[in-house]
Amino acid sequence: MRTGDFDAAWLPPAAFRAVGRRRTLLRAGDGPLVDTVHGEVADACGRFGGRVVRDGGEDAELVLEVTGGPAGAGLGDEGFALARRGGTTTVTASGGRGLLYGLFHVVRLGEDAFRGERPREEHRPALAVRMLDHWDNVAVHPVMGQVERGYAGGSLFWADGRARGDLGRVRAYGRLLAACGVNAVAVNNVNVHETEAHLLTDRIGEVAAIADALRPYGIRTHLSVTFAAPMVLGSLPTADPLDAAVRAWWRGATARVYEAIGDFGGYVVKADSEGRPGPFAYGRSHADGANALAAALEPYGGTVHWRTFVYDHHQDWRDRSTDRARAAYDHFTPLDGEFAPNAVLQVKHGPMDFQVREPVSPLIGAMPRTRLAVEVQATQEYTGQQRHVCWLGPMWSEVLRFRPEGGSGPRVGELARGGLVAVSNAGDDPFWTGHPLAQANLYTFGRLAWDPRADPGAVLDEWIRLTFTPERSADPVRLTDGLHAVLDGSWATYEKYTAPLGVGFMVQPGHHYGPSVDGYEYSPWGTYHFADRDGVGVDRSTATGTGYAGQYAGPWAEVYGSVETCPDELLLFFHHVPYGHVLHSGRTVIQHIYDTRFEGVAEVEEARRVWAGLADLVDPARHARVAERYEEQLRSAREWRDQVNSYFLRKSGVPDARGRTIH
Ligand code: GCW
Repeated sequence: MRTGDFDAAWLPPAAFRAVGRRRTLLRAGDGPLVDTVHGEVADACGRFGGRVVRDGGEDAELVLEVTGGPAGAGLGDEGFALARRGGTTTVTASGGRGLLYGLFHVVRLGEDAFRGERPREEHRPALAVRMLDHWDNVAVHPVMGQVERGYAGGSLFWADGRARGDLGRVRAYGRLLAACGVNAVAVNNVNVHETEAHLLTDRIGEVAAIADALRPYGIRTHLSVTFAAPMVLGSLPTADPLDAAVRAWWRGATARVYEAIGDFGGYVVKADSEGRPGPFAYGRSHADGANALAAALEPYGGTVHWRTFVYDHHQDWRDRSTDRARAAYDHFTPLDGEFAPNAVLQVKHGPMDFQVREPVSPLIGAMPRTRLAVEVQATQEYTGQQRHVCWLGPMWSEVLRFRPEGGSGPRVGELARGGLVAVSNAGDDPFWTGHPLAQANLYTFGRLAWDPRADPGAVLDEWIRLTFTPERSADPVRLTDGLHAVLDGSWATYEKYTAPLGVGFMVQPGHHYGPSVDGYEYSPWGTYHFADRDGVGVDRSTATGTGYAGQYAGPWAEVYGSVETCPDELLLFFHHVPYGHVLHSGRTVIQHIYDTRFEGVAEVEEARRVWAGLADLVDPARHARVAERYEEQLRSAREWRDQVNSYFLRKSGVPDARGRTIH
């Protein structure tokens, strides 16, 4: 399933078979998005023998219509309605965007869209902003390479120090993103280095070219900017957000951005975080900082996404009172109500940093007068770096369904009024995501951002149907079951062989791949597990620990704060316990560590076996790439098992109850 130089991912030509066989009537007027819809249908018809006409035409089987009338009312500019009556399937929208999403919905349904009768159903995205942040550098960074934490080759946008001349692949990316509902992309790293700072001013033309390539698929372009821009680019002596000249500088620069890109989405800012400049240097608050940029964007309807990943990365490991997990809440909750309406606080889903298991950040739900966006990480920095299969759908779904106030309070998916954001896992690799099965993460992200209540398993089904078109395969059941077998539980498997019970990290410092149990134990980054001969874990209780558990609302402060009620999978995140502590599962902590490491490796062996058995049903290039990655995953999983188990055997002196080999 390859088109040109890159994989077709979830839009192989065969996915358009049902649409491409029909007589379609496009009754939608003109406009770039409508032209995109027409192009998609015309291509499909060219391939499968159908026909598409614009206006006129009597006996269409598929009608795609834009209407300003009552039928379109209430759908918003991205929603659509679908109905089927008397042999005609009709998609109705109030504009081109909704029509495009409606068309992709029909593609997902395949032949089902053309069977029987269907009462009118309306579809609207739950979240207005469904965004991917690219941590792409224009210039190759000496340590981070071109894409920071990127595991899929170089950048899709930038090559040889500038925007790619041929943006065909960027357009193809936009198409894939639209098909899963993404509508915003930030095109450069939140760590804005010197070259990249200039994208805001003298190099905005390159950003405009990318925006032109993404626009036909309804995607708005955003830019990461440095808070020090007025100094770095404007030669001002200060970047103080309350300084009149600084504010005027942002206004002028922003006006020029909008001259180049009329529908520009806005800025993304990482300030006072891991060494980036920010308002603290001037004794100003993060609200002062965000609002200065928001004021410049406001006349054009733009938004500033201001990240809350603010913590002390020069921590003294001897100081047990400082807890990195507390930082975002401590910094930001006092500012609730002070942010401009077009300033969105972008909060990482967990309090630390995209670990395999974290509780939901207590900041979410704690700022009722502020628009929050939730940030997840599709790029698998701490979850196997796209060399391991780790489908994150269940993790993200758990986060989105979590109710910070407990009971029947709102879910995270409802509280994320500023949108859902993922750090993208795509690059210029032929398979987009390095590991072909990591495409499932990108797809699932888009679909969950559209509907945070969606069942991730059903989303995975969709992805499998589109990507592998099993109905066209020699053995649809074996193919579908096999794909589910290797993906469904892959996050749980990854968790089993890496850092146990929510304690996090234990990775090699710097690149974060592979085990190093004490890799961050005495580091300034605030990422500790405190294992000694008696026990392990971080006491974050209010009674005896850092007090982090007390940041939670509703029942959670109590649930997490007590060893008795804390869920097993988060026990070592919240508590320091003896190795003999008995989990709810009935196993001791130490035996859990041993058992799950062995289970995790066995599960990878089994997944590798299942994948090998699909060789006759999967495109050879894709099959070979995954098979090769399984060899590395298995090698790495064994390394994790042996290092973690040996470490804890040596610390605790407690033998494995089942007498397996621990080195
Ligand atoms: O997890 C850390 C990563 C950094 C990243 C940072 C962030 C872009 O290791 O590479 O920087 O998070 O989210 O800002």
